[in-house]
Amino acid sequence: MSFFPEISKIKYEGADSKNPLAFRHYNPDEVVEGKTMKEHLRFAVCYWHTFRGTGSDPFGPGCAVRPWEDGTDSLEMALKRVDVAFEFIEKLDVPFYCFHDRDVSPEGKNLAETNKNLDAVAAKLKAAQARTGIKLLWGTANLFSNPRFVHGASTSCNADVFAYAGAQVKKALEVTKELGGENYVFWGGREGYMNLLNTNLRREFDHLAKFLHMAVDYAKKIGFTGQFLIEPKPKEPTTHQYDSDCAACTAFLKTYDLDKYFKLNIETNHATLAGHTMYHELTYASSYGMLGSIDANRGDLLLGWDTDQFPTNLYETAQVMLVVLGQKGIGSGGLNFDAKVRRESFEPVDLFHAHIGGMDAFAHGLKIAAAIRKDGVLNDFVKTRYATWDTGVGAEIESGKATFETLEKYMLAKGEADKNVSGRQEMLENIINRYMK
Ligand code: XUL
Ligand code: CO
Repeated sequence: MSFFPEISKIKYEGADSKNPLAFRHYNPDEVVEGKTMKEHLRFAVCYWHTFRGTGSDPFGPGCAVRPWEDGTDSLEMALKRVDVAFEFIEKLDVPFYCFHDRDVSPEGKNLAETNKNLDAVAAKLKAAQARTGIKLLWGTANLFSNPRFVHGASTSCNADVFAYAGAQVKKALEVTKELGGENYVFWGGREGYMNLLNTNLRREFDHLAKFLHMAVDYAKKIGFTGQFLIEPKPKEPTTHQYDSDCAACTAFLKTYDLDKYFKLNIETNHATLAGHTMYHELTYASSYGMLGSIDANRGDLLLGWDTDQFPTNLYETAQVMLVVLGQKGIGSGGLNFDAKVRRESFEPVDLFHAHIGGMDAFAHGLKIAAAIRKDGVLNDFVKTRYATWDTGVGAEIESGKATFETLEKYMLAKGEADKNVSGRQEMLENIINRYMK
């Protein structure tokens, strides 16, 4: 039985194609800088928005038309949804998917029953993966929807809630391992605070670190070798999220001796909510060897919340791919579309349009980034800009030979610093525009 009977497998038709259900840039086998597009981009479909999103918002219930849904959150429906998901992902020619435990299977009346439900769905996911060749990019646990997590999970004031979350992540790690997941993600969920008047901030950070160390220990114990990732987000749902941006996450991981086990899963809309650009967040993380994976979406810069829209902006996708190519690839990570169709786009075909657009925007961005790199003009400019550090006093400072005394001696003899050179920002922006085609 088919859930998308009018849609056949989406194919690459080239940049001139007018077919809205075809790729114009994503040509999986096309080689760019020595690797295929498929290998560079490692696209993933996310289960939560794409198969559980209903289009509900604070002003009304969902209105998405999903003919396969029976309106229940039953195990039976969860099992049927696996078929829907894999038909969709196969038709889109996407190699990976991602999920939270609670997206794929319903809660039972207690933890044991909840775990049993997850086992039943995981067995079906495993069979679907084997049948289609689609792989799990990452798994994660939903530690934020159930009312028990009202004060957070590992940072809750209630120790029993920490214990529940630990048991839940233990299971999610086992399932992720069983399904061959290449990464495991921790997004803070409700790990943060609404008001300092009732919060012991230091104690909550210590608990979060303890939780992550337990995850590291358990992964070692069961032989889960996937990459651990933390997903920074600055606000929403709490006023102050503990994992607010890449710099805060890196400082936290280093403070608690976790940095060797974790990298970051960086999301565009979270970067912009943090008051940064995605380019900044990726560059920061990549510079410190912390860029592990990407949640590919975009926000609406006129709105202050996480709109999770599909990426379409070529400047942004080209910047993302410049950073990814610059660090020689995304490794075991990928580009996960943590994005949802607008409430007004309520038909199943809109899910295809959304993903096709996102995939094409990144494939196009990849080609643009590769062309910019081939030209070398940006790299050359930056190299020349810092040339004073390659010899003389600059090299002495970088190598640790210089002290304030030697700098004083040098400058007293010289009298004044050499002249500065223009940053040429506008010229560089004009150069980038040459490639935007
Ligand atoms: C929330 C968010 C999550 C994580 C996984 O803003 O991005 O969906 O990606 O928990
Ligand atoms: Co995300």
